[in-house]
Amino acid sequence: MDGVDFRRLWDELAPIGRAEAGGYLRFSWSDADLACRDWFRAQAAARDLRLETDRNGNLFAWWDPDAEAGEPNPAFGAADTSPRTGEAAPAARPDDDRRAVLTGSHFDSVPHGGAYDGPLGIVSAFLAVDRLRAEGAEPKRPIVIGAFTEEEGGRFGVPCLGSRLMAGAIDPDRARALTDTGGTTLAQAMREAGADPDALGPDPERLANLGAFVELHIEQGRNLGDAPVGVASAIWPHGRWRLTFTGAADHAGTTRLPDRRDPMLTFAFAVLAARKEARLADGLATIGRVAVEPNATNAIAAKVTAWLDSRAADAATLEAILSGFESKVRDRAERDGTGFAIAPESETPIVEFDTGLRDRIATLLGEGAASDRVPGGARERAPVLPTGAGHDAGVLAAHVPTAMLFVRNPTGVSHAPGESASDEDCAAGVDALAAVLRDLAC
Ligand code: HGY
Ligand code: MN
Ligand code: MN
Ligand code: MN
Repeated sequence: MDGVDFRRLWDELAPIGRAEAGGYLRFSWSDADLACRDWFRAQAAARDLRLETDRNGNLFAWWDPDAEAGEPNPAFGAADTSPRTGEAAPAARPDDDRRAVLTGSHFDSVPHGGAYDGPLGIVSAFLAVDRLRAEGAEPKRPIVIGAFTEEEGGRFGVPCLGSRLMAGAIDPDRARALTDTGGTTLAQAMREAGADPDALGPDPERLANLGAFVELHIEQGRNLGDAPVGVASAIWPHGRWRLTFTGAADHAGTTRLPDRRDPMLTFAFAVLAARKEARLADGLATIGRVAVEPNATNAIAAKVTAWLDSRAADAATLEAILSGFESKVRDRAERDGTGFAIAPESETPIVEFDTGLRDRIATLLGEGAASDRVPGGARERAPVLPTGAGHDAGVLAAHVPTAMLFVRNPTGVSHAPGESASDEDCAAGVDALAAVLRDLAC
C-alpha cells in the first residue's frame, strides 16, 4: 500500500461533514452522519461484505469466510459478557478461535474536529480488507469492519455511546433521554433518521461472537517519534463531570459589587482551580464547554453550567485531582455566596489492553512492513505506548480481547482542524492492520 492508494479512498470520504469554519461537524444522526453511513454501506456493497446495523445504530460489514464460520468455537466458548470495568477480557487464542475479528472506529467528530480521529480507522479497515483479498488471503474466521455511533459524545454528551450501549455500560432509558444543545433527544434524533430508539440496549450475543477487536486510530499525543505505527498499552482513566454554578440574576448597571452573588466568579475560579489541581498532580483537566443563563451582556448570570474533562495515568491521581478541585471550588462558592454542584456524566477506569494480543501485535509489526518505513531500518518491535484519549476499544476491552494501533500524527494536534497524518504513514497503518488481520484471522 502506498500513500497514493490510501489517498484515493480517503478523498472519497473527506468532503463529508467538512465545516466552512474548518474541521468537521459530523454529529451522530445528523445529515453528515447519514452521509457517512451511506458511504460505509457503499464501500461494503462494493466489496460484497454483508452489511448489518445493530440495535444501537452501530454499522458492521462482514467478510464471512466460505466455510461455516461465526459460531463460537466450542473450545473457546462464549466470552464472558458480564459488564466488567478495568480488567482485561480473557486472552485471545487466535489459533483455535473461530469467532469474528472486528476492526473499525467511528465517524463522528467533536465540533470542528480533525479529519482523522475516527474515520482513519474505518477507511484503513476497508483498505486492509482490499489488501488481504488482493493477496488471495482466505480468512478462517469472519473479519468485520465496524463503525460505532456517537464515540465523541459531541452531540449527546456521553462518549462511546454506541459501544457502551452494546456492552450494557449505560442504561438505554438514560441514553434515549440524552439531549443535544438544541434540546433534541437521542430518541427523537434516531426517529428522524429512520432508526428505532426503542431497540437500544445490550447486545451480549454480538459481543460473544467477537474473538478480538483491533482499532486503528491516529495518535493524539505527539508520542510516535520515528515510528509510523505504534501499539496501545493502556487508556488512561478519565471522565466528564457536569458543573453547575448558581447565583442571583440582577442588573449589571445597578447592582453594587458587594451585593452580588455572581456564579461567573465561582466558575472562573473553577477553571483556574482545575488547571492548578491537574498541574500539581501531573494529570490533565480541561473545561472547554460552558453555558450561561440568561447569557446577556447587561445581566449578572443566574446560572453557569460547565463540563470538566479530567484524565490521569492512574485512578489515584485522577481521584486526587477531582477531590482537590471539588473542595477548593466549594470553599470559593461559600465565599461568593453562590451554589455549586458537581455530577459525573461518564467515567472510564483505566483500560489495560490484553497483553497477549498487544505483545503479539508489537512483535508482528516489528517484523512487518510497517517497521521497514522507519528511517535506519526495521525495529524488533513497534513502540508500545498509553493514550490519554478515550476510544470504543476502551469499552469493548472489558468484554473482548482488544488492541489498538496508532498512526503517527506529526504535530499531535487532535480535536481541532489542524489534525494531520501523512499519506505514507496512513499507508503504513493499513499495512500494519492488514498484517494483524492476516495473523488473527487467516
Ligand atoms: O475524548 C476522547 O478522548 C475521545 O476522543 N472521545
Ligand atoms: Mn476523539
Ligand atoms: Mn476517536
Ligand atoms: Mn433595562
